[in-house]
Amino acid sequence: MPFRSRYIGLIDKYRDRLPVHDDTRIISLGEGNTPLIRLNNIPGILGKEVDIYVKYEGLNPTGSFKDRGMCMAVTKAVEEGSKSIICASTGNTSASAAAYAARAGITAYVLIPEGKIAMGKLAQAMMHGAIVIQIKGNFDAGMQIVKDVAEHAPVTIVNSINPYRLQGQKTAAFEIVEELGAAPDYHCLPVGNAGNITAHWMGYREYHENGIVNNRPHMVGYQAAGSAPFMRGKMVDDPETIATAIRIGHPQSWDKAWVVREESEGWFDECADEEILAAQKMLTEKEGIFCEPASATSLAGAMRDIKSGKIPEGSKIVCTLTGNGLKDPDSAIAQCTSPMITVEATMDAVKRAILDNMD
Ligand code: AN7
Repeated sequence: MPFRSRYIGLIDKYRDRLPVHDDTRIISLGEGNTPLIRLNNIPGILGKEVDIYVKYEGLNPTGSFKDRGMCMAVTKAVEEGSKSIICASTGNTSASAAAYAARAGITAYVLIPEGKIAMGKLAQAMMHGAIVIQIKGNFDAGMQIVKDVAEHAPVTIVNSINPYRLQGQKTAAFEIVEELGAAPDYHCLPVGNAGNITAHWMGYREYHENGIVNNRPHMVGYQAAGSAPFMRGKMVDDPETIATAIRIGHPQSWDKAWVVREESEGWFDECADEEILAAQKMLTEKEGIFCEPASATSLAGAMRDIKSGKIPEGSKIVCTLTGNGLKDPDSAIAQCTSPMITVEATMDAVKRAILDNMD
């Protein structure tokens, strides 16, 4: 029968480019292979001739790009005999760690900032059976504690300081090159710890050095204005933003990300919370794609730089949408200003509601 072989995850697909052996037990949930969607309506709204694609990483198994790195980190942790993993997280890493630990049959300990993670992510970590430790402090404080604890307890850190995380995450760049037949001119990402922008650059570099592609993108990292250490040029001690996923003031891949900017001739910039939410709303309303606030930072920044001409017309741009909009229903509902319509359960009442709301 002419069936294509079943897609069983990125480690299987890219095993020649990842640090696994033939007999490695692969811990996978079918991550990767996410859609690269061309925006049909937003370029026209901007009034610019550009090709914008979004890489919808929110369609990974736990709803964020973290799964690309987590499958590698957990696969290697299990290979090395580890029985437990630990991370600090603004939410998505904890959801992913919890799921892959469940899959592997090991324990996940996750440290989260009390009251500052989106509801969907908390639900995931709890449902998958992780030991959830809320701390009265932010992500950066949690990250420091995790590093200290791991020196004294038999736990494997699965934050992006674990090198296997970036190895897994570089595969997103491979997928983009394979679909477009080349690297884009610009690749825009939201930046928190800066692991993902670093991983993407590793992927683009690898395909370029291996002669698979002969161009490389400018890497552009956007931060939330209240949590923008790359714009301040130094660590930020009290990061704040509605985009809780990137509420990070002490990025773990600080040095690597500056190298990425340098080598790719890219840049960093910041977006106000209102700009981030407006981009999220525009994407949902005008293109039918729902991402979480942090993810919309890539599009918010790209739209601004397209409008100003910093990203010139004729460019091919990829924006990574790092996480699914369903992760954070509270911030979504809070920003929908038009009230829901409630009427009697009659044909007349519904008809009136429809006619009253026709364009
Ligand atoms: C949706 O979950 O750091 O720059 O602990 O969840 O690689 O850190 C999340 C980060 C962007 C930033 N978008 O990526 C965590 C965590 C979303 C995210 C980022 C995160 P990096």
